Amino acid sequence: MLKKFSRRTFAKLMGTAALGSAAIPARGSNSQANSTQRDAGLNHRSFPKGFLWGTATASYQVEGAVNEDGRGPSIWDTFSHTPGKVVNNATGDVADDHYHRYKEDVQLMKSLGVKVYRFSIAWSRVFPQGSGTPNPKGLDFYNRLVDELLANGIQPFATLYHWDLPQALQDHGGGWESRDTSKAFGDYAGYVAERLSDRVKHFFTINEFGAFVELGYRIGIHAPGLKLPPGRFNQTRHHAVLGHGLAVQAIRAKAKPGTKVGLAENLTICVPVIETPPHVEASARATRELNAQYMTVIQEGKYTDAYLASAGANAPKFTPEDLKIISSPLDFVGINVYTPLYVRADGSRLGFTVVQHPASFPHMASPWLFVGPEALYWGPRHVAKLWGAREIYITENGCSSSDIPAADGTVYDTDRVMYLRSYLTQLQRATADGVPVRGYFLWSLMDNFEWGDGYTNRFGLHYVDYQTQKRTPKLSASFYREVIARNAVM
Ligand code: GBH
Repeated sequence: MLKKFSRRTFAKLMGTAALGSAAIPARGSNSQANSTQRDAGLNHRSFPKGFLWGTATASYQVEGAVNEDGRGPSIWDTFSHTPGKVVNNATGDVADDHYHRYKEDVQLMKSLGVKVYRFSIAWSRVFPQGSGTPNPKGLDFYNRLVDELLANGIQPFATLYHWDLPQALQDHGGGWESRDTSKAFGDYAGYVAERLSDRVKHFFTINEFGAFVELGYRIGIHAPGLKLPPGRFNQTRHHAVLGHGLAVQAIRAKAKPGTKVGLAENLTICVPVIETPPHVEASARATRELNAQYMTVIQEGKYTDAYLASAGANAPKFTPEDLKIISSPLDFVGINVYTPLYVRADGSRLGFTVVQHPASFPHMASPWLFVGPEALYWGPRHVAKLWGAREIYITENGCSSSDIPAADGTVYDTDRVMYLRSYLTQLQRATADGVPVRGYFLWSLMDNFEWGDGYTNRFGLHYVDYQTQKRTPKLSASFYREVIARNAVM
């Protein structure tokens, strides 16, 4: 098959730059195909020029310093300090001590060669009570971090909400159960954007509606640990997307021209069981329907009929004006991609059925993290096709591994390398098919506080010894460095 293509045609198909003979390495070649990223006869799969490689973290998972410089308590302080809520009763009191070690951590990124870094801002550092009087010392930490990143050639991408709601807002009105929280979030977002947008050009409003609302307010295994009945719960969902929309509007109103805004959602990614037109079509419908309460209403400005019908009397109460705010146009769409949901076409009213994972389906250290690399193809592709997104970021992808340092101190996390290689191959396939993915943020820069799992599940490229706070690059860090250097997966 390959032999039928001329070198030029093949290069075009692969999306590589035009290949002058100078670009072809002198090493022995036994294939007609060539790429500028050839090593030892291996053809690597190149990403588009200028693709933004990065890593990601979140405030409560890495910062520690929970009582410093006027930070107010968040619902995660309260939750993690409630016995029995987090494995081993772990808390984020110290976490990675990133608040004090951020300069060292920026050097870790620099040594990986990342171009971009996604971090989150702790709302209760900036507004200790959630609203009202701001705390300039809290924002100063992010000023220092942003300056340090830029001084090292790394572009900051800031998330405004990664689950650490100010406790004061939970105490008054029940947090996201209340419209006041949506409003307070908008005000906080505008305040931060006004002050950081001279240097931060990309803001994400909210990280993963589909996680913090469901786990925090319905299932009760994340802060604030509630199990609301359906009516109140659906209203909480509505307030979360409303808060997102108000934040988009506030950022547009207050930020410097050229500031871009989007979100970082853990879209439920439906993958066709077999890549034939009927299953592909079913997976697209399913992706739209199973994200009805979050991404779909944000993109389309309306809840799907099926969602409203199934919620019945428990459907959220909203006005047409709410829907307009929620669907305020975005500059880009961020999706966190971990695991697929397999779907098949059927003759039912909605046209799809979810196929459960068989018991033997492989997963990473976290039992929920099933290995389905095609999620990184279908996720962005569905977003582009369903909603016409023209700028997409993979705002998180990565995995937990059992990570035990070897005698030489290195963690040889071959399973994480396997996971990343497999997923990135599918991401490359998406970019080669013209899906407009502009960047990828690997979760995570370093091991950190993994919410309800405490410190038992490690997602980092760097191993953290929590006794000494020493960071050690794992094998996967070396792998990622090579990917970034070549702009290709190999
Ligand atoms: C992301 O969530 C988060 O944004 C990030 O903070 C986190 O560290 C990272 O992924 C790794 O987990 O306990 O079995 O009910 C990913 C989506 C949704 C996955 C909640 C885990 C809980 C499964 N998460 N889910 S379970």
